Amino acid sequence: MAMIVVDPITRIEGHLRIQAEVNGGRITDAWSSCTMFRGIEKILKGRDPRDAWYFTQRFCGVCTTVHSIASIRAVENALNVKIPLNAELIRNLIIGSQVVQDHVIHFYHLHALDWVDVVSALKADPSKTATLAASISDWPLNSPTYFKSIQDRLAAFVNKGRLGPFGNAYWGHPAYKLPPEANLMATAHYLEALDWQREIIKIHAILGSKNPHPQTFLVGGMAVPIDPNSQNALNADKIAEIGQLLKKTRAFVEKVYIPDLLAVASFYTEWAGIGGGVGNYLSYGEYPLDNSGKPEKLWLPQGIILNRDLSRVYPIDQRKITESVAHSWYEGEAAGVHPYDETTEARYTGPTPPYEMLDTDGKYSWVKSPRYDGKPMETGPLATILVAYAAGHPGARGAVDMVLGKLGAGPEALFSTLGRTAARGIETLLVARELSSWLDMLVANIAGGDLTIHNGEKWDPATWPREAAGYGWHNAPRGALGHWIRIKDQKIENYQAVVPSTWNASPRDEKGQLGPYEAALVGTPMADPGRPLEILRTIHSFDPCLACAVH
Ligand code: NFC
Repeated sequence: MAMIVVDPITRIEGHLRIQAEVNGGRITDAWSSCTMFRGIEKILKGRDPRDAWYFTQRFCGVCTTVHSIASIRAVENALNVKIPLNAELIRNLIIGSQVVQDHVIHFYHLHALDWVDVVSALKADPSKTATLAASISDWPLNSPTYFKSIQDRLAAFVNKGRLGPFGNAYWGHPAYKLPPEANLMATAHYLEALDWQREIIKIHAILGSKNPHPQTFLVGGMAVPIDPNSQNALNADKIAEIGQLLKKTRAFVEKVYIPDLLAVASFYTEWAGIGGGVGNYLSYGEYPLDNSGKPEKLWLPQGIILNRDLSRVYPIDQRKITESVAHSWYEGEAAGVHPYDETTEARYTGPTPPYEMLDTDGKYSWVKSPRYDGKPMETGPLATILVAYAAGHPGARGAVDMVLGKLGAGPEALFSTLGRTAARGIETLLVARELSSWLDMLVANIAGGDLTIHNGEKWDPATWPREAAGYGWHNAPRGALGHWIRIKDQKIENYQAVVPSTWNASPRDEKGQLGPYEAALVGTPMADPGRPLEILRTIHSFDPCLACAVH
């Protein structure tokens, strides 16, 4: 038996430590720990609820819009505020473009190098690489000259002994299986995706004033004036520019990301049987198609799947959500309480750094353990796509069947590391294709004479009840994000966030049930425990964000 520690896990956001027990070449137990405290929930107490989104946006530097939207929805829910349709559609455009940008960055810059051996790309024949690329996509950049120029750039790095962003990896590891040409193709697109993501997120600059941390959210609507005759407002020119950016967004996803994902996945089909995890899935659904606030009006449906049973989608009852602190460094009831009543009182009881091992029988993480009706739940693109697929969403059905068909696999392959990575691509494809429909709806609504962007009715705190409580949900890139707020005498009395990476990175709960990362690692074969590439593959497939998780 050997105990492996990976600390820190890199190519993620925040501080994640994985401890894994290996027996006979397989992981037999695992522990997920975050080694960093945040505490922004405490900073919020006593503040004006209308300001909460500014603070919560700073939970994270990656998914910067998502805590704004969840916070604003929570306050709107507590105060019973209905927002104008224009604001709803602009929010869809902002959060949808965030999801697409975030997932492409994840695939190329955070996850691809678990499957793609960059150094092997030096051995590739650029002409054969172009032939390979042409066989999967008609993306115009893919030429022998282009791939040769990328290979030369890479060789210049390697010859100077400076791998830069490609340093400190497990190059040459026996678990890498792509031929050099596929490695060169993916490396070229890694670099291309850097330029693409910077370009398409200009949508946030137009609708949100900047990125990261867009500035135009507002309880009751958006601070985006609509005026066809003003340069300082959303006008026809800006709408046309967004339309162009959405075309670029979709083209790269359809012609680069998805073909690359399918090509890489076809070499690693055994990963459709590894990394399954807890088998329960939670999705809050997303993209309201009107401003009624009704879950059935969400373009992507919300719900729960239990025990991998795709024949049934359960509705979500938010009263069943609790956060256990049995193995987390907080005071409070081990079994956890509902977020309305929860506290964030830190009490570190771990070993004094530097330490070799954590006390995994006791408390061992700054992440709490969210549970639904006492059960650990996985959330994220896999949950989103499984819920949509099981609910009969036509786009999800078509895209899932297409991907499974290309990989020659059945739906059971989705419950895996490969399934998680494929589902992220499917979610990206669906959203990238749908974004322009929300722009069209916005244009039609404006053309019909509706320029309203904010509902000022409840803006004045004097109009609020003395006490109110509400919650706001958003299906963020990493999954189900919820904020819960209690308001008393116009101030925040309590504020709690239950975040996607909190669900996924959670340690064990008071019943000893493993969190999703932990459960997904158990059973994983390890080719070389001294170079634990396989741990990175499964953990990265969740796209961890520990800053979010602890907040
Ligand atoms: Ni940070 Fe997150 C927030 C998480 O909800 N987890 O998807 C988003 O960060 O990346």
